[in-house]
Amino acid sequence: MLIDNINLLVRAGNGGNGAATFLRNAQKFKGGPDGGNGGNGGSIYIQGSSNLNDLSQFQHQKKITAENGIPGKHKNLYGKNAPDKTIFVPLGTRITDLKNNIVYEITNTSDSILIAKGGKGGRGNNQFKTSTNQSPKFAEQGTAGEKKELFLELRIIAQVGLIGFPNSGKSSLLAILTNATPKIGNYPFTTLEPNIGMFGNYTIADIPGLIEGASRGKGLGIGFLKHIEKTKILIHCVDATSENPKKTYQALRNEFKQFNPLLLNKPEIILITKIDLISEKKLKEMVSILKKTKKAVLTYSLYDPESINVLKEILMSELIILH
Ligand SMILES: Nc1nc2c(ncn2[C@@H]2O[C@H](COP(=O)(O)OP(=O)(O)OP(=O)(O)O)[C@@H](O)[C@H]2O)c(=O)[nH]1
Ligand SMILES: [Mg+2]
Repeated sequence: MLIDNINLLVRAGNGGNGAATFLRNAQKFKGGPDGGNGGNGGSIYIQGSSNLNDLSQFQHQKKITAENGIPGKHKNLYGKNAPDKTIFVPLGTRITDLKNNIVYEITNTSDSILIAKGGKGGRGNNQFKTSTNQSPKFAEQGTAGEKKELFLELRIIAQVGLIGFPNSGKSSLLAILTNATPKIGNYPFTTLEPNIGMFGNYTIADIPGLIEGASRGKGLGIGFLKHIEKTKILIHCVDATSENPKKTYQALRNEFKQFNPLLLNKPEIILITKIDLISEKKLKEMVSILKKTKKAVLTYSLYDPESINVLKEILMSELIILH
C-alpha cells in the first residue's frame, strides 16, 4: 500500500553544558577556571531522494532525534559537536510544520532544508574569566534543540497523469505504455492507490477512478487529485461505451474545479478507450463531439497496436515540447 501521508516528530539534539571546573594538580591545588565549552547538538535536515517512492519508511519510526552535544570537561576540554542527521524523503513531498503552518516542498535532490536546529553548546567557566572575576564558578547551560511536529504528504511528481472514470481502462493503458504491472479488473475501483510506471525517462501515474460527486466524498473521493497537481500533461480516458461521453468528460472536469481549478489549465489529451467495442460510425460521432472541447482527441484500443503506437508517439513528442 502506498503510504502518502504521515505525522512525524523531529527533535534536534540539545547543546552540551559548559563545565565549571578549576585546575587541580600537585603544583596548583587551587588553580584557575578550566571548564571547557559544551558541543552543539545535532541538527536535522530534510533532503529529497529519487530512490524513494513513498513515506512507508516512517510507518514504524514516527520520531526522529539527533544526538545531544557532549558537555565540556575540565582541563579546558571542549565537548564534541553531535553529528547532524539528514532525513531522506521522496521527491514531491510536502512538509508542513504544524505549529506555524510553514510549508516546504521537496522537488529536487540538491536542496537540503534545515528543519530542526541543534542547541548551542554552553560556554565553560574559563570563558567568563575577567580582570575582576578570576574564578567564575558558573558555566553556561547548553540550549535545547528545536522540536517540530511535521505533517508529510506525498504529491507524486509524474510527468503524465492518467485520469478518468472507474473502469475506463487507465491501468490497462499504464501497463501498455510502461513497465508497470497494475491490477486490472472489469469492475469499478480496481485501483485503490496510484500506480507509477516509466515511459522512457518519464513517469506516468495511474490514478484511481473518479466519479461525479467525488469532491463530496463519493467513490474514493478526490484526494488522489493531489497526485496530478504536478503532472505536465493529463490523459483523460473516456470509455467508448459510456452513454454520454461529453457529459462523462465534463463531470470529471467539474470535480477538478472543486479540487483545484488550476488543473483545468493543464495540457490534456482526451483518449477514447476501448474503441474495439463500438462501431466506426459511433466513434466518429464521439470524436466530433469531444473535439468541440478544442482538446486533442485520440482513440485507442488495447487490441489495436496501431492506435497504441500513435498514442506513444504523440505523448512522447508532447513531453519533449513541454520539457
Ligand atoms: N475491450 C476492451 N477492453 C478493455 C480495453 N482497455 C481496458 N479494457 C478492459 O476494461 C476493464 C477495466 O480496465 P482497467 O484498466 O482496470 O480500468 P481502470 O480505468 O484502471 O479502472 P479503475 O482502476 O477501476 O478506475 C478491464 O476488464 C480491461 O480488460 C480495451 O481497449 N478494449
Ligand atoms: Mg485502475
